[in-house]
Amino acid sequence: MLRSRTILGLTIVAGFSTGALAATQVIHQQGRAFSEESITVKKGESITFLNDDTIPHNIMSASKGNEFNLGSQAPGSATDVSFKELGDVSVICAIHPRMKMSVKVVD
Ligand SMILES: [Cu+2]
Repeated sequence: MLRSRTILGLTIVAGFSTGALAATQVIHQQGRAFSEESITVKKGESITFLNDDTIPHNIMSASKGNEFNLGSQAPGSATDVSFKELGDVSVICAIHPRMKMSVKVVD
């Protein structure tokens, strides 16, 4: 109960932060898996990584120009990541090697 309410609150906050721009895409992490294998974003746009799993995850990328590392992300937390360089970005979880997805950054 408490957990689902927290997630709803975070979703609303993320919605406000995008203002008039296209809605931010949310990637879920339930069951140690990303909710999408690959998605496309425009350069400068962000993705919300929501940990709606029951365990921590550590989302990161080493792809040149779009490197990031969210560190340990507790269940129920959400973090926005924006992508600054064009190209294909490989996103992984540093804790669970089978968690992988790609982000295509376009003009
Ligand atoms: Cu993980």
